Amino acid sequence: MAELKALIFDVDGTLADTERDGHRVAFNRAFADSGLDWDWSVEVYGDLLSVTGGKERIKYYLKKYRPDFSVAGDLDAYVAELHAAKTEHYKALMVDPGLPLRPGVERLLREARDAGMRLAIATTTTPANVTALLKNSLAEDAEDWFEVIAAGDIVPAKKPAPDIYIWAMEQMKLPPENCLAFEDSDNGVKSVLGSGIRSLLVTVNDYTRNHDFSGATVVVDHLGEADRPCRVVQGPDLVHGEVDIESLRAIHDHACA
Ligand code: XBP
Ligand code: MG
Repeated sequence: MAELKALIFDVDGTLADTERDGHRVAFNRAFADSGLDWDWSVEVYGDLLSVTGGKERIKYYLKKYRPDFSVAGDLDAYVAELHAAKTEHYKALMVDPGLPLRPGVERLLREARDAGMRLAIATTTTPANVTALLKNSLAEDAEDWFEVIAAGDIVPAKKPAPDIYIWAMEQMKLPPENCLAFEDSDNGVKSVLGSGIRSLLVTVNDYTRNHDFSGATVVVDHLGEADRPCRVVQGPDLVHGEVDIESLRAIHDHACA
């Protein structure tokens, strides 16, 4: 059986609930700054999340909700500028008011480091956003905890394409058999499975709890803390209260069997 050597984490929705109170708010602030009357409600944003990538999401919104919108020059350049302003707002939000990591995330990352597990990130979001979240919500040096941070436009095809996971594993010089991935959404699950990784733990959130996670090894409500146990919502009963290194090894063995 292939040994579990590396943990690869998605960011948005997995490390923290960044979508509703981070990205969505930042988009709306950037729109207001530009004099646009677009206001993405919590509900509308749930639909927009079907498209990963902020620039891609803005273009999807225009097509579906603002079909008559037009700009004088190049639309891609306009969207890129709007998105750059959104990133500045997102970074500021990570400082003030800040956003907590999801339950069990910091505990598990510390345990994984102590156990000598190799760590990586595979996310669709912009690299600066990852830095802002890790620095402000985890630790000043938290970026150094990860051997590889694969993020944003580093690959042309975003999730659900497998490219970002494949890129991360190439950097680590590891085959999929040695990796376990953490995701929160159906697009993330598709990306993981397409990359060849079979060990997959999903933590659901309010936006994703009704997604199809049939390819995941185990689905839990969160990673769990001593005083806030987690619950398996799909898959074998391999997690008891907290996702720890022992349960990850059991998940990996189950997925590879
Ligand atoms: C995350 C995303 C990202 C963020 C916004 O998906 O879809 O688009 O919402 O980030 P995943 P940017 O968790 O599957 O990686 O605006 O920086 O693109
Ligand atoms: Mg996600």
